[in-house]
Amino acid sequence: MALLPILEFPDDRLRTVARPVERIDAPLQRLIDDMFETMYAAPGVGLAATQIDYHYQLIVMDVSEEKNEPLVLINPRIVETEGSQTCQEGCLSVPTIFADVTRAERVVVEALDRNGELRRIDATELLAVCIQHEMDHLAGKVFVDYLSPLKRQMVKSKLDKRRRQQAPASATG
Ligand code: K1U
Ligand code: ZN
Repeated sequence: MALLPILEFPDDRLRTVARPVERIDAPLQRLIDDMFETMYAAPGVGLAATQIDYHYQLIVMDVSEEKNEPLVLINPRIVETEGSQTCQEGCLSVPTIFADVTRAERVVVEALDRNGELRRIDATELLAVCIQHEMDHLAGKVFVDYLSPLKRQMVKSKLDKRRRQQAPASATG
């Protein structure tokens, strides 16, 4: 297995709209394993293929306490939504930034699993938030898009500063 590099906001590749997966085969299943390894190591509770620069409709998630309930969503479709909830969100592509986002309280999603079986998931709480956040990634959307332009600019500046501080001395001159 392998740890995969995660694209960081404001990388334009995060704006790519993902295409449907056409074939579930051994290479895709290996990629799914690598995505789980990358997500658990980060650590995160979800990872969309967009974030690792693979532009197909594929998501891995695990919102369980014990990290023993892996979920794979291939070609997910939200078929029902209900209510609204506001939760603090983070994103592995926007490190160190957390902000409140309002989303549906309950979603019902249909998707294929890693074996190509059709699954229907009735989700509330963190699972519902995570599904909507990850499906946004597949549509080229990042959670900071829900913030005001001023707040989004502040996020960009904070991440730029963080990158400058992390860069080796030789790179900064
Ligand atoms: O898409 C991503 O970058 C993953 C993201 C998913 C998410 C978390 C919270 C609300 C909405 C979407 C993360 O996993 S960020 C890291 C995080 O929140 C977390 C990490 C470890 C344990 C619990 C949460
Ligand atoms: Zn994210």
